[in-house]
Amino acid sequence: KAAQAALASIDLSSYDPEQSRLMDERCILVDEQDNAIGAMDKKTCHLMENINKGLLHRAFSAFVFRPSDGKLLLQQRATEKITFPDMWTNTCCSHPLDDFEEEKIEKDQLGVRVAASRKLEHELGIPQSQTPVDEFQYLTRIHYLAPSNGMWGEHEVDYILFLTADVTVTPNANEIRDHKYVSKEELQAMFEDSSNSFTPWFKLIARDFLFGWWDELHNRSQNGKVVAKSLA
Ligand code: DMA
Ligand code: MN
Repeated sequence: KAAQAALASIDLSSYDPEQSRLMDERCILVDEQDNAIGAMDKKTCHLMENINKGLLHRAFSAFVFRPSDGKLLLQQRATEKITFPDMWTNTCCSHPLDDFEEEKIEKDQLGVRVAASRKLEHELGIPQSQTPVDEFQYLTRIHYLAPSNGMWGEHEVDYILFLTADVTVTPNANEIRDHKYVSKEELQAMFEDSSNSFTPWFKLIARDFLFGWWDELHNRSQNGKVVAKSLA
């Protein structure tokens, strides 16, 4: 309790009102072994001053692939986003929330799967019926820390989830500026064009997991069957 009282806060009145409101969501605090140890509002969790004291929370990164051609759906974050605005990134990232009982369930990563389905609908307007929770392929968890702009940053245990599904996208403009499907080669070309900026976790996951997965996807798609490679 004493440690929590010492955490920094900030006034959000100069930011987008909807994004400021979402900063009241309650993230799940974890230790470095991903044991849940409490809950804290999203604003407190994303201030570098608190991150530098060790504050760590649970998150997910979802990657949606189109079955017909194996292309990955990317989004460009809205200018309104308080952290990492305007950057290109994977299909959808967010946090399982302490606010919802289901999103705290750890068995079979149910909590993050439910959160991924919820946020794919919130950010990209994808009906939840198109993202069944048991169809997400869980790859692994990564622990990473990355500063954003100014006083903001990320420090998370991030669950990586892949889903191959046909989805209908109706963008929420407060969340995303743009979206597009890219092949492995098209993404490589985007990375090489210095006029594009990318989130740090997307660059990391692309390098360590995504390109290998894509090779596998291509090979498997020859006989029409897509299966996960064990990467964890
Ligand atoms: C947070 O993503 C999660 C990761 C893996 C960086 P986000 O900032 O897009 O989440 P939200 O929009 O819910 O704050
Ligand atoms: Mn976060």
